[in-house]
Amino acid sequence: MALFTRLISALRNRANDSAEFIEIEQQLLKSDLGIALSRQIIEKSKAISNQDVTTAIRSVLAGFMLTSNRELSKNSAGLTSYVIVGVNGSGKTTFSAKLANFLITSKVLNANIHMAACDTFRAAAVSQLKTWSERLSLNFISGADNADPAAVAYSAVKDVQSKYGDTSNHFLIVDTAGRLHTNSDLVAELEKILRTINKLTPVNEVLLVIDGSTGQNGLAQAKLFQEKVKVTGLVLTKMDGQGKGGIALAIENELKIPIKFISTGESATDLEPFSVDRYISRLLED
Ligand SMILES: Nc1nc2c(ncn2[C@@H]2O[C@H](COP(=O)(O)OP(=O)(O)OP(=O)(O)O)[C@@H](O)[C@H]2O)c(=O)[nH]1
Ligand SMILES: [Mg+2]
Repeated sequence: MALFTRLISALRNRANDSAEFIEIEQQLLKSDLGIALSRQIIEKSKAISNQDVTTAIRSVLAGFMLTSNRELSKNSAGLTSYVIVGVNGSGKTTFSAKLANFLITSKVLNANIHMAACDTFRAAAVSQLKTWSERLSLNFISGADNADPAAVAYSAVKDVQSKYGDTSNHFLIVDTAGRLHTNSDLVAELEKILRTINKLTPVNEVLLVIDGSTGQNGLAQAKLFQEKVKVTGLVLTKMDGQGKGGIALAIENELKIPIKFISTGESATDLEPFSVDRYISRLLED
């Protein structure tokens, strides 16, 4: 990505050329790091005294990320539920499918996945999730057109709990309609979905899906969203084919919520658990 190549070489050469540092800052800004963070990175980097500049920058960057656990939490005593939220078109439905695929193929043994179509506004949204569920052989649960999304979530949980005795290896992924934090009806509806599920089984994660290609805009939206709904993890989508790698650093530093996944394409396997080490290595690559 070569984002930090120039900074590393300026520091190695012990350049004290302020024009050079201003240009480097501009470059970081263009990479979606935001003004304050770009400046802080440069200031902290200038203070590096270590001979091994790359290692020192690596720890400067890591210092802006959280050290919290990025694994999904799970209900050991019964049905685990994950609710997927975010603005329109951010990639929620596609991520729901990717998450299901991730759980099936990851170390959770014999994971049974149930998909709840709680975006009941658009028939197309329901059929999109249905198609994914068929493709991945997942149990698909939906309600009538325009049904109350909380009612669909309720019957989904009830369905699974009544069909299976031990649900400790069962996961319910709840896809929701895109909404802006400014639409109070929709925010209230989301709160209702969460409350309803919580009465029957814990909501183990509320995952906020953010379109990473929208840069600082996506960050601003996520910030406002998070003030309304208690989000437990972030998912950055559309990170494929965009050279602006700084957004993950900026988002996590600002929201203080762990990024749990990065999505890099439209197919079910284009998902990776977020790793700070791997991410920073990519930022430092030539
Ligand atoms: N390139 C790329 N495209 C993606 C990625 N994730 C999702 N998409 C595409 O983005 C578009 C929107 O994705 P959806 O999953 O329908 O988004 P959504 O948030 O469910 O949208 P609404 O339900 O309308 O709010 C689709 O065309 C997806 O194929 C990604 O990581 N990379
Ligand atoms: Mg959708």
